Amino acid sequence: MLLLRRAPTVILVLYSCILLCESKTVNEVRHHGRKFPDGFLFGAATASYQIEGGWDADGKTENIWDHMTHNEPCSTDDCLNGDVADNSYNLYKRDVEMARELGLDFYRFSISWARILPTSFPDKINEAGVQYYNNLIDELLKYNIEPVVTIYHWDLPQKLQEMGGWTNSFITDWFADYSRVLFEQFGDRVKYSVYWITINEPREVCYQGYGTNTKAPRLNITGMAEYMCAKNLLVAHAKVYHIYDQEFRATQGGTIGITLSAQWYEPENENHAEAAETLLQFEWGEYAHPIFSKTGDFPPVMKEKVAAKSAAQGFPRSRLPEFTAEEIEMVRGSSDFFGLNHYTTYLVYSNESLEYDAPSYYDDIEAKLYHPNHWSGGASVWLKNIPWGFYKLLTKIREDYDNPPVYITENGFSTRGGLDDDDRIIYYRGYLNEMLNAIEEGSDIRMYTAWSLMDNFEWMRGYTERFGLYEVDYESPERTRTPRKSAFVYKEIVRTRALDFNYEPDTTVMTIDEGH
Ligand code: PNW
Repeated sequence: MLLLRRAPTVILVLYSCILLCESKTVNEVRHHGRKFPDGFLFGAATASYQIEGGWDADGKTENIWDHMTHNEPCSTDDCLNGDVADNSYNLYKRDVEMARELGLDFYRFSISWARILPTSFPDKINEAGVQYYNNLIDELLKYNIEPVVTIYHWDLPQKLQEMGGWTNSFITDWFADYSRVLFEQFGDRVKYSVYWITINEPREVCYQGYGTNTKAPRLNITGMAEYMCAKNLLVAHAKVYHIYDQEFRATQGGTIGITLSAQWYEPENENHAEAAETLLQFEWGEYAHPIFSKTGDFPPVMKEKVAAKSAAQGFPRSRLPEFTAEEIEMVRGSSDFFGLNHYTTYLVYSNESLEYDAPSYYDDIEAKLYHPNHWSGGASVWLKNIPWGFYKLLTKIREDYDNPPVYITENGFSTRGGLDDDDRIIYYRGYLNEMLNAIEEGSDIRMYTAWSLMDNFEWMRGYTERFGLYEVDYESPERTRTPRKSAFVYKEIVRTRALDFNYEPDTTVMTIDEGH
């Protein structure tokens, strides 16, 4: 009996031995297809303003990106905007068809607040907007592709911005009211659990939008506005988490969490280890620590540094707002998963000289970051291809936050266009390989999302930088979508659930495989 029960194990051991003996080295096994864990999910992502177009269609009102690009057209590099973008408002069926071609398990998209709530508030629900997302979700479900829905991917209604946007603490209620409408309208799809992401990349919302001028609404009030934004955003997120948890989870059975953008910050040498850690705590610890640490609240180093600087500068209180004890508890643990958008790595050195205007975010940090000249990368200046940084980041998340379930909700590479995108393929393979290294060492990573399904409006870069697995032809009224070589490679990874560095795709024809 015992022997019988052990038989499968014995056979497995013998079989793996045969495999290893035949292929000789583990490295070779890897290069013939390194396997992803059972149940691991693959998807691709987009965001509403970047693809939908239909900026004023069927009752949608203005958001901060409409406002900025209409009032200052050349705030973007090519003086273009998202008025039409990929026209997914009309072409969503083609988008789902592409997801089927790739064999994706899920599609991550975001909902436009001003399309659902034209007044910004739930006094009026725009049926046409609801219909659009219902159509998209139903089309996905028809082909067993799970929706991963981002509630907020940067397109705040302009009216709310005029009332201070994320610096107004009333936004915690505005965001909660909007989110509740989405749970009521879209959370009920039977059989499938919807994955909800409350907010995409708080760091970009707050630092880029409020601390600097690199994203709408371009407030550029550094050392102040980004911290106010951070506090309100975290409380808003937590409110929505608890609403879902208490009012919807039991009947809808989905999961809900937040997506943080986190890059890796490597010290230039060991003398700068503390500076790199401090910078990391400001850059994404600011959002991760309140939610994922045991103690909650902003990272201690951040609280200390901003308080000390503020006092020295003559402020009556720290420029970093305090959470109440109740808020700390509400935010702590308010995410079912660690949603992670990761793209690149920087080197860091400590820098205490007075070269920054104070107060400012970087003056508070007292460190600087840069890319060495020899690091190669994509079309975006900030995007260098450093796969080992991904591994170090995933390891730190596992170690610092007690190995939370991690959903990779974005990772990808930019070019200037063209179908032969070998650099993108190298990037994806390198990053997936390092992700597998982290999984092997125990990281609980459950899904991977390529940014992006297709080219789209790349914020201040307009259409000059392309992140798509599919190329989009912006000259054609049909916004024709064509698979790049990387689409064929990603499709094979998804099909085989393995990473094979030697695979060369036949790019002549893209098909939909059986079952999709
Ligand atoms: C993401 N970084 O942002 C956004 O979620 C997408 O909307 C965007 O199109 C995509 O990246 C490409 O830019 C990023 O610090 C946030 O390196 C942070 C970084 C990169 C991208």
